Amino acid sequence: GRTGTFAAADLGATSGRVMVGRVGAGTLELTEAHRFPNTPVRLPDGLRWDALALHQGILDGLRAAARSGPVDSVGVDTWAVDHGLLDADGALLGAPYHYRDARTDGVAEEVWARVGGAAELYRTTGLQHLPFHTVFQLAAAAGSAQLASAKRLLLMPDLFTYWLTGSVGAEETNASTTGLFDVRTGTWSRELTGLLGIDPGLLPPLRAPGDPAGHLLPYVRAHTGLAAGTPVTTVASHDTASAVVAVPATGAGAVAFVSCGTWSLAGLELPGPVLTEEARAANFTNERGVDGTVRFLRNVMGLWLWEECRRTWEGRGHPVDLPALLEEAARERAFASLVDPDAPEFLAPGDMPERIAEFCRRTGQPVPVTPAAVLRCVLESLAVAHRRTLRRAAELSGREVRRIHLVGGGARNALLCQWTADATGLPVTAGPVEATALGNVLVQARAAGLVGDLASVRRLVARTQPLRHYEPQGDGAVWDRAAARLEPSPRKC
Ligand code: LFR
Repeated sequence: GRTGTFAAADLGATSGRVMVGRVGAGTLELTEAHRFPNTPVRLPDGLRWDALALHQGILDGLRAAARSGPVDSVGVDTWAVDHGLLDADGALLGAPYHYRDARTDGVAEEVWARVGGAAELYRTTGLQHLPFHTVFQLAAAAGSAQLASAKRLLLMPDLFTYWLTGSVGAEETNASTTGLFDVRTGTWSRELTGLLGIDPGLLPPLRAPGDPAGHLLPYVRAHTGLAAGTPVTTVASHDTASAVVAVPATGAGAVAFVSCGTWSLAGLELPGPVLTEEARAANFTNERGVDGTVRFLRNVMGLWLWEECRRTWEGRGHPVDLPALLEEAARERAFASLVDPDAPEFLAPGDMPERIAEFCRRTGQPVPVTPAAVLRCVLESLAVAHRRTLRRAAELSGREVRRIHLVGGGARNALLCQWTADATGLPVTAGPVEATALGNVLVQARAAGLVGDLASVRRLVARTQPLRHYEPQGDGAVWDRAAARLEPSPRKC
């Protein structure tokens, strides 16, 4: 049968990579061509992404991909929300801000006041409140010379696609995370841009996963050795949307997932949004997926808590040996201390061990001292948060959940997978670890006519990718008590 080769540029909060996927009837293989660090840079006025280094990483990755043979198409996905602004010549105006930058603190109230309240905003966008959504970043930039000179706003994957092709667009799964997109109509909200005084011309025409996004520019061909005419395909450019494409769900019923990496995105795939007041109060989001699906989920702070501890210790000259610590963590006392991963103080970069200690002091729990105790605290707390989020998603949408798919880097973490099964009382299928890159590749393969609908895409993933299964074990009541310790949940950031 016919096969195709697709390059997926997949950028996460800590690293980016270019993966090469080979897809044919019954085959799906993924290899890493190149990996590069994503190191944010602090400037006097805030935390930024090094967009030029990331673009160079993509170019180097495409060159590495080209060495392994011809590539039929290229696709780009990254995290959501963040963006670059272009001037009238199409040049980037300054380094894009990082969503963990504090400049949006307190801005939401101003935005709500202008649009008639948070409930009104939710009715249009269907988004949980996260302080860093694009709409709040733009409000924080109001009056700046940069925004005044901006002619286009490009979300990060669209910016890299623009630098590869010269073609401008806004991919809709990612556009749905901006706070300027109408989840009911699937278009930019003219009403919101009007009320907020945002030039609607900033927002490029929408394109859908599978749409063509242009062809590699001559300088890209020269640098990478990829063939003239190589197309770039629009993928589900929001990494979480791509990850959910590659969830290996084969049974009937709602697909329940935890896309687990820096964030744990926990929720359900639904045919349409849930825009009830209950869903808003529980801070659930309705983000757009492929084929008109909706991801009804909440952002759980995720392995960021651990990554930031690790960065703190390593910055002080204490290297962290994760495999050894995981073994130690398994022997630590259970439920000694639990934190609420949704607590707003965990969002910004900084001394995470101290913030966890402070949370424990404030809530009258013992402070975890050793790295293994901190790791245990983080993983048990995440398992409790997965449970509370998935149960709430099921209640709010009236769906039943029979199995949880845990995809992304967290699927490597056997303790987290087992505890998620134990806490929820549901079987967990872990993997694929590379769900996001696979989803990127599969949407390109589908545009090339090599795979069919979402269900057959997922069957292909289930048949070809290594997965692990975890059955709930132990006494569920201990998790009920653990979960009760974190209720009621403090207000989300
Ligand atoms: C995950 C993710 C989340 C989004 C957050 C910030 O990588 O894309 O879905 O809420 O990053 O953009």
